[in-house]
Amino acid sequence: MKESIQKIKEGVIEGRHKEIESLVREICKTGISPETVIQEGLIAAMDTVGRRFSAGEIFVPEMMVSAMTMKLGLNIVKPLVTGQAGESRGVVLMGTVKGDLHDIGKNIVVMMLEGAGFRVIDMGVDIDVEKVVAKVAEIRPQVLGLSALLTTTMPEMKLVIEEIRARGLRERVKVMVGGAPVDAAFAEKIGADGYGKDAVQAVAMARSFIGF
Ligand code: B12
Repeated sequence: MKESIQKIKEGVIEGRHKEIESLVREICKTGISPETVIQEGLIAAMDTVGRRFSAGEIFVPEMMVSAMTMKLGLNIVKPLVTGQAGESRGVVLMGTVKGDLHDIGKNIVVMMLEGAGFRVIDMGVDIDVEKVVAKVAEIRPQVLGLSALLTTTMPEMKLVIEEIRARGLRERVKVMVGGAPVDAAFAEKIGADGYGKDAVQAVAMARSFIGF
Protein backbone atom coordinates (compact mmCIF):
# COMPACT_ATOMS: atom_id res chain seq x y z
CA MET A 1 0.00 0.00 0.00
CA LYS A 2 2.76 2.44 0.98
CA GLU A 3 4.39 1.95 -2.43
CA SER A 4 1.30 2.72 -4.47
CA ILE A 5 0.48 5.81 -2.36
CA GLN A 6 4.08 6.90 -2.89
CA LYS A 7 3.60 6.53 -6.66
CA ILE A 8 0.58 8.85 -6.53
CA LYS A 9 2.52 11.36 -4.44
CA GLU A 10 5.49 11.34 -6.81
CA GLY A 11 3.15 11.53 -9.81
CA VAL A 12 1.69 14.81 -8.53
CA ILE A 13 5.02 16.26 -7.38
CA GLU A 14 6.57 15.54 -10.77
CA GLY A 15 3.44 16.66 -12.63
CA ARG A 16 2.92 13.37 -14.47
CA HIS A 17 -0.52 14.43 -15.65
CA LYS A 18 -0.78 11.82 -18.38
CA GLU A 19 -0.37 8.95 -15.92
CA ILE A 20 -2.13 10.16 -12.80
CA GLU A 21 -5.67 9.09 -13.72
CA SER A 22 -4.72 5.48 -14.37
CA LEU A 23 -2.50 5.43 -11.26
CA VAL A 24 -5.39 6.61 -9.08
CA ARG A 25 -7.87 4.23 -10.74
CA GLU A 26 -5.53 1.30 -10.11
CA ILE A 27 -4.93 2.15 -6.46
CA CYS A 28 -8.65 2.56 -5.78
CA LYS A 29 -9.24 -0.97 -7.10
CA THR A 30 -6.86 -2.37 -4.48
CA GLY A 31 -9.23 -1.41 -1.66
CA ILE A 32 -7.25 1.56 -0.31
CA SER A 33 -9.81 4.13 0.83
CA PRO A 34 -10.30 7.24 -1.32
CA GLU A 35 -9.72 9.36 1.81
CA THR A 36 -6.25 7.80 2.21
CA VAL A 37 -5.48 8.42 -1.46
CA ILE A 38 -6.50 12.07 -1.02
CA GLN A 39 -4.77 12.67 2.32
CA GLU A 40 -1.56 10.65 2.04
CA GLY A 41 -1.14 10.82 -1.74
CA LEU A 42 -2.60 13.94 -3.30
CA ILE A 43 -2.56 16.41 -0.36
CA ALA A 44 0.84 15.22 0.91
CA ALA A 45 2.22 15.83 -2.59
CA MET A 46 1.02 19.44 -2.60
CA ASP A 47 2.70 20.00 0.78
CA THR A 48 5.99 18.95 -0.78
CA VAL A 49 5.34 21.13 -3.83
CA GLY A 50 4.71 24.11 -1.52
CA ARG A 51 7.92 23.48 0.40
CA ARG A 52 9.93 23.22 -2.81
CA PHE A 53 8.39 26.44 -4.11
CA SER A 54 9.27 28.23 -0.85
CA ALA A 55 12.82 26.91 -1.08
CA GLY A 56 13.15 28.25 -4.63
CA GLU A 57 13.64 24.74 -6.03
CA ILE A 58 10.61 25.00 -8.33
CA PHE A 59 8.67 27.91 -9.79
CA VAL A 60 5.05 28.82 -10.68
CA PRO A 61 4.91 26.77 -13.93
CA GLU A 62 5.93 23.57 -12.10
CA MET A 63 3.47 24.38 -9.31
CA MET A 64 0.72 24.76 -11.93
CA VAL A 65 1.46 21.42 -13.56
CA SER A 66 1.38 19.74 -10.13
CA ALA A 67 -1.92 21.46 -9.33
CA MET A 68 -3.39 20.32 -12.63
CA THR A 69 -2.18 16.78 -12.00
CA MET A 70 -3.68 16.82 -8.52
CA LYS A 71 -7.03 17.96 -9.94
CA LEU A 72 -7.07 15.13 -12.49
CA GLY A 73 -6.42 12.66 -9.65
CA LEU A 74 -9.13 14.21 -7.49
CA ASN A 75 -11.68 13.90 -10.30
CA ILE A 76 -11.15 10.14 -10.28
CA VAL A 77 -11.72 9.75 -6.52
CA LYS A 78 -14.56 12.28 -6.33
CA PRO A 79 -17.42 9.88 -7.20
CA LEU A 80 -16.11 7.45 -4.61
CA VAL A 81 -16.25 10.08 -1.87
CA THR A 82 -19.45 11.90 -2.75
CA GLY A 83 -21.49 8.77 -3.64
CA GLN A 84 -25.18 9.04 -4.49
CA ALA A 85 -26.92 12.29 -3.62
CA GLY A 86 -29.46 11.60 -0.91
CA GLU A 87 -31.66 13.97 1.03
CA SER A 88 -29.76 17.14 1.94
CA ARG A 89 -28.81 17.59 5.59
CA GLY A 90 -28.14 21.29 5.30
CA VAL A 91 -26.88 23.90 2.87
CA VAL A 92 -23.31 25.13 2.80
CA LEU A 93 -22.15 28.04 0.64
CA MET A 94 -18.45 27.83 -0.19
CA GLY A 95 -15.95 30.05 -1.96
CA THR A 96 -12.37 31.29 -2.19
CA VAL A 97 -12.09 34.97 -1.34
CA LYS A 98 -11.35 37.87 -3.70
CA GLY A 99 -7.87 38.01 -5.19
CA ASP A 100 -7.23 34.35 -4.51
CA LEU A 101 -7.26 31.68 -7.22
CA HIS A 102 -6.36 28.67 -5.07
CA ASP A 103 -9.18 26.17 -5.17
CA ILE A 104 -7.76 22.70 -4.64
CA GLY A 105 -8.33 22.73 -0.87
CA LYS A 106 -11.76 24.31 -1.21
CA ASN A 107 -12.74 21.66 -3.76
CA ILE A 108 -11.71 18.92 -1.34
CA VAL A 109 -13.78 20.52 1.41
CA VAL A 110 -16.75 20.72 -1.00
CA MET A 111 -16.30 17.08 -1.95
CA MET A 112 -16.16 15.89 1.66
CA LEU A 113 -19.18 18.00 2.67
CA GLU A 114 -21.16 16.52 -0.22
CA GLY A 115 -20.03 13.07 0.83
CA ALA A 116 -21.35 13.80 4.33
CA GLY A 117 -24.79 14.68 2.94
CA PHE A 118 -24.70 18.46 2.70
CA ARG A 119 -25.94 20.37 -0.32
CA VAL A 120 -23.03 22.57 -1.28
CA ILE A 121 -23.19 25.64 -3.45
CA ASP A 122 -19.71 26.41 -4.70
CA MET A 123 -19.17 30.02 -5.76
CA GLY A 124 -15.70 29.27 -7.11
CA VAL A 125 -12.64 31.49 -6.66
CA ASP A 126 -11.88 35.23 -6.50
CA ILE A 127 -15.29 35.98 -5.01
CA ASP A 128 -15.80 39.56 -3.92
CA VAL A 129 -17.57 40.59 -0.75
CA GLU A 130 -20.66 41.86 -2.57
CA LYS A 131 -21.20 38.55 -4.34
CA VAL A 132 -20.82 36.49 -1.16
CA VAL A 133 -23.27 38.67 0.73
CA ALA A 134 -25.79 38.61 -2.15
CA LYS A 135 -25.60 34.80 -2.23
CA VAL A 136 -26.05 34.54 1.54
CA ALA A 137 -29.17 36.74 1.25
CA GLU A 138 -30.49 34.75 -1.71
CA ILE A 139 -29.75 31.17 -0.66
CA ARG A 140 -29.91 31.48 3.12
CA PRO A 141 -27.34 28.75 3.76
CA GLN A 142 -26.89 27.48 7.31
CA VAL A 143 -23.12 27.59 6.84
CA LEU A 144 -20.77 29.82 4.86
CA GLY A 145 -17.27 28.43 4.23
CA LEU A 146 -14.49 30.77 3.13
CA SER A 147 -11.08 29.68 1.88
CA ALA A 148 -7.89 31.77 1.53
CA LEU A 149 -4.38 30.58 0.69
CA LEU A 150 -2.57 33.90 0.58
CA THR A 151 -1.69 36.10 3.52
CA THR A 152 -2.68 39.04 1.32
CA THR A 153 -6.23 37.72 0.78
CA MET A 154 -7.00 36.60 4.34
CA PRO A 155 -8.30 40.10 5.30
CA GLU A 156 -11.12 39.58 2.76
CA MET A 157 -12.67 37.11 5.19
CA LYS A 158 -13.03 39.84 7.79
CA LEU A 159 -14.65 42.15 5.22
CA VAL A 160 -17.18 39.46 4.32
CA ILE A 161 -18.13 38.90 7.97
CA GLU A 162 -18.44 42.63 8.59
CA GLU A 163 -20.67 43.09 5.56
CA ILE A 164 -22.88 40.14 6.48
CA ARG A 165 -23.30 41.71 9.90
CA ALA A 166 -24.00 45.16 8.44
CA ARG A 167 -26.78 43.68 6.29
CA GLY A 168 -28.41 42.02 9.31
CA LEU A 169 -27.67 38.49 8.07
CA ARG A 170 -25.08 37.42 10.63
CA GLU A 171 -27.47 35.66 13.01
CA ARG A 172 -28.72 33.40 10.22
CA VAL A 173 -25.43 31.94 9.03
CA LYS A 174 -22.47 30.29 10.71
CA VAL A 175 -19.15 31.23 9.15
CA MET A 176 -16.24 28.81 8.99
CA VAL A 177 -12.84 29.72 7.58
CA GLY A 178 -9.83 27.76 6.40
CA GLY A 179 -6.79 27.59 4.13
CA ALA A 180 -3.09 27.15 4.84
CA PRO A 181 -2.30 30.61 6.35
CA VAL A 182 -5.49 30.77 8.44
CA ASP A 183 -5.60 29.60 12.07
CA ALA A 184 -7.98 29.51 15.02
CA ALA A 185 -6.67 32.78 16.49
CA PHE A 186 -7.27 34.60 13.20
CA ALA A 187 -10.76 33.09 12.93
CA GLU A 188 -11.60 34.34 16.40
CA LYS A 189 -10.14 37.77 15.74
CA ILE A 190 -12.27 38.35 12.66
CA GLY A 191 -15.44 37.06 14.33
CA ALA A 192 -15.82 33.76 12.45
CA ASP A 193 -17.64 30.91 14.16
CA GLY A 194 -14.86 28.42 13.56
CA TYR A 195 -11.65 27.40 11.83
CA GLY A 196 -10.94 24.02 10.24
CA LYS A 197 -7.44 22.84 9.45
CA ASP A 198 -8.64 20.31 6.88
CA ALA A 199 -11.70 18.89 5.15
CA VAL A 200 -12.39 16.43 7.95
CA GLN A 201 -12.60 19.28 10.47
CA ALA A 202 -14.72 21.28 8.01
CA VAL A 203 -17.28 18.47 7.92
CA ALA A 204 -17.25 18.02 11.71
CA MET A 205 -17.74 21.75 12.21
CA ALA A 206 -20.58 22.05 9.68
CA ARG A 207 -22.24 19.07 11.40
CA SER A 208 -21.90 20.65 14.81
CA PHE A 209 -23.32 23.96 13.54
CA ILE A 210 -26.37 22.23 12.14
CA GLY A 211 -26.65 19.66 14.90
CA PHE A 212 -26.35 16.23 13.31
C1 B12 B 1 -1.03 24.77 -5.94
C2 B12 B 1 -0.59 26.16 -5.55
C3 B12 B 1 -0.81 27.17 -6.48
C4 B12 B 1 -1.58 26.96 -7.78
C5 B12 B 1 -3.09 26.98 -7.45
C6 B12 B 1 -3.90 26.08 -8.35
C7 B12 B 1 -5.32 25.94 -7.86
N1 B12 B 1 -6.21 25.78 -8.80
O1 B12 B 1 -5.62 25.95 -6.68
C8 B12 B 1 -1.10 28.19 -8.62
C9 B12 B 1 0.13 27.77 -9.41
C10 B12 B 1 -2.13 28.77 -9.58
C11 B12 B 1 -0.66 29.15 -7.51
C12 B12 B 1 -0.54 30.50 -7.71
C13 B12 B 1 0.00 31.37 -6.77
N2 B12 B 1 0.52 31.01 -5.56
CO1 B12 B 1 0.27 29.27 -4.76
N3 B12 B 1 0.43 27.60 -3.93
C14 B12 B 1 0.03 26.41 -4.29
C15 B12 B 1 0.47 25.39 -3.20
C16 B12 B 1 1.74 24.71 -3.70
C17 B12 B 1 -0.51 24.32 -2.83
C18 B12 B 1 -1.90 24.79 -2.40
C19 B12 B 1 -2.77 23.57 -2.33
O2 B12 B 1 -3.51 23.27 -3.26
N4 B12 B 1 -2.61 22.78 -1.25
C20 B12 B 1 -3.30 21.51 -1.08
C21 B12 B 1 -4.66 21.72 -0.46
C22 B12 B 1 -5.36 20.37 -0.29
O3 B12 B 1 -4.46 22.30 0.82
P1 B12 B 1 -5.17 23.65 1.29
O4 B12 B 1 -5.47 24.51 0.14
O5 B12 B 1 -4.44 24.21 2.43
O6 B12 B 1 -6.62 23.14 1.81
C23 B12 B 1 -6.82 22.31 2.93
C24 B12 B 1 -6.96 23.09 4.25
O7 B12 B 1 -6.29 24.32 4.26
C25 B12 B 1 -8.43 23.18 4.47
N5 B12 B 1 -9.21 24.28 3.87
C26 B12 B 1 -9.01 24.97 2.73
N6 B12 B 1 -10.00 25.83 2.52
C27 B12 B 1 -10.86 25.70 3.55
C28 B12 B 1 -12.06 26.35 3.83
C29 B12 B 1 -12.75 26.04 5.00
C30 B12 B 1 -14.03 26.73 5.30
C31 B12 B 1 -12.23 25.06 5.90
C32 B12 B 1 -12.95 24.75 7.17
C33 B12 B 1 -11.03 24.39 5.61
C34 B12 B 1 -10.37 24.71 4.44
O8 B12 B 1 -8.92 21.97 3.94
C35 B12 B 1 -8.19 21.66 2.72
C36 B12 B 1 -8.19 20.17 2.54
O9 B12 B 1 -7.54 19.50 3.59
C37 B12 B 1 0.72 26.34 -1.97
C38 B12 B 1 1.67 25.82 -0.91
C39 B12 B 1 0.94 25.30 0.32
N7 B12 B 1 1.63 24.47 1.04
O10 B12 B 1 -0.18 25.65 0.63
C40 B12 B 1 1.18 27.61 -2.69
C41 B12 B 1 1.03 28.97 -2.01
C42 B12 B 1 -0.31 29.08 -1.30
N8 B12 B 1 1.06 29.88 -3.15
C43 B12 B 1 1.74 30.96 -2.90
C44 B12 B 1 1.93 32.02 -3.82
C45 B12 B 1 2.90 33.12 -3.40
C46 B12 B 1 1.28 32.05 -5.07
C47 B12 B 1 1.36 33.16 -6.13
C48 B12 B 1 1.30 34.59 -5.58
C49 B12 B 1 2.64 32.89 -6.94
C50 B12 B 1 2.95 33.90 -8.02
N9 B12 B 1 4.08 34.55 -7.82
O11 B12 B 1 2.21 34.09 -8.95
C51 B12 B 1 0.13 32.83 -7.01
C52 B12 B 1 -1.14 33.57 -6.54
C53 B12 B 1 -2.31 33.39 -7.46
C54 B12 B 1 -3.59 33.91 -6.82
N10 B12 B 1 -3.93 35.16 -7.07
O12 B12 B 1 -4.25 33.19 -6.09
C55 B12 B 1 2.29 30.99 -1.48
C56 B12 B 1 1.52 31.92 -0.56
C57 B12 B 1 2.43 32.68 0.37
C58 B12 B 1 1.69 33.61 1.25
N11 B12 B 1 2.28 33.81 2.40
O13 B12 B 1 0.67 34.15 1.00
C59 B12 B 1 2.24 29.45 -1.10
C60 B12 B 1 2.05 29.19 0.39
C61 B12 B 1 3.57 28.83 -1.61
C62 B12 B 1 4.76 29.25 -0.78
N12 B12 B 1 5.24 28.37 0.07
O14 B12 B 1 5.26 30.33 -0.90
N13 B12 B 1 -0.41 28.48 -6.35
